[in-house]
Amino acid sequence: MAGRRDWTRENLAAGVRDGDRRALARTISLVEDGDPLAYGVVADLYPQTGSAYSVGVTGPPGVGKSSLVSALIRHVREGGVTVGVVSVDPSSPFSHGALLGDRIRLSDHFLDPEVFIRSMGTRGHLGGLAEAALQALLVLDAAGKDVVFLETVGAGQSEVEVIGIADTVLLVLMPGSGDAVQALKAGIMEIPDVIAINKMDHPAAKTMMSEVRSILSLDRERSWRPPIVLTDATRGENVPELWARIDEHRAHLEQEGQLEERRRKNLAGEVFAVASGRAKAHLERAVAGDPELRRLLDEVQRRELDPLSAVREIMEKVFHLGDATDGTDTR
Ligand SMILES: Nc1nc2c(ncn2[C@@H]2O[C@H](COP(=O)(O)OP(=O)(O)O)[C@@H](O)[C@H]2O)c(=O)[nH]1
Ligand SMILES: [Mg+2]
Repeated sequence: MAGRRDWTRENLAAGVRDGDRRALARTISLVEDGDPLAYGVVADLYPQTGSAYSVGVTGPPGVGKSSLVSALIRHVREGGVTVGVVSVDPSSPFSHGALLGDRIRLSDHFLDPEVFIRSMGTRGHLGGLAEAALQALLVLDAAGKDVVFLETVGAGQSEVEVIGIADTVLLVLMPGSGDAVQALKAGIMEIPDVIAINKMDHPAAKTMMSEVRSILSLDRERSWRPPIVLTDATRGENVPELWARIDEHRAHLEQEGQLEERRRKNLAGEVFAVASGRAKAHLERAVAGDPELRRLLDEVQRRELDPLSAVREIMEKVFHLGDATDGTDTR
């Protein structure tokens, strides 16, 4: 077994750089487990990242995200493009069950040495799924994958932190995804870069397409108008067209100099999201473990201490932040 080998920070990083599948698999497992070794490996690899193009694939469960990713892989592999996939959908066919006879035949991809697929969502994820997905993406990037797909299930806001790192966001819908369309309309869901309406042989597919188109037409400000493509993932229909739209979005970002800007924003957002997540966890632990801090909350409840004075004391005690940083405008 590969696991017998003694992995170190050095040989893992070197193995990933060489595209060694066992090193890649091991590193991503360590990332998933929140193992400190993984942080070191990713830190070493980080300077070699930035050449993969990342495509976030999101949408409600069951619309065909995994099937579309699989079909897109088949399509781009014809052009020799190497691929990594991080799927953070526990119900995805990328999980093991699907290997046994799913008609998507993902096993084709599993045998392809230039395609690396990892499904997340079943393990512990000490640092959170978003953190693990980001790290895995960086590892696949450093391993030299040309394109990395990041599949995440979602129809509203919860997936944003995972998908927020993608260069191009593809939203997958199908006839019946009314809630997601409403979320788009209400502005709860961010406007994606490309939209696929999958299961196109469904009689309501074209109606949904015009509905989505009319929602998007309300927003004329954008330099990029998100294209909508009708697809059939299981038959591969319009999959080359879908990839062409993704490619056009990439070209658009590159021509306008927006790709670097977008990545800068995405990475900053990611850093702040992870940092604030940790700060929150730290705060909760500190308050739970400190009778004095809990007493403050009791005092607030008894109306002996006002809420913002309690906040000030907590910030001082937990983060050593004094008055100047309490967010109050003192001008
Ligand atoms: N008829 C039809 N079924 C599809 C299509 N794409 C996916 N499916 C099926 O829809 C189900 C859910 O697909 P899956 O890719 O797992 O969706 P996900 O949850 O969004 O990843 C599976 O049974 C697929 O075989 C399509 O274009 N047409
Ligand atoms: Mg899936």
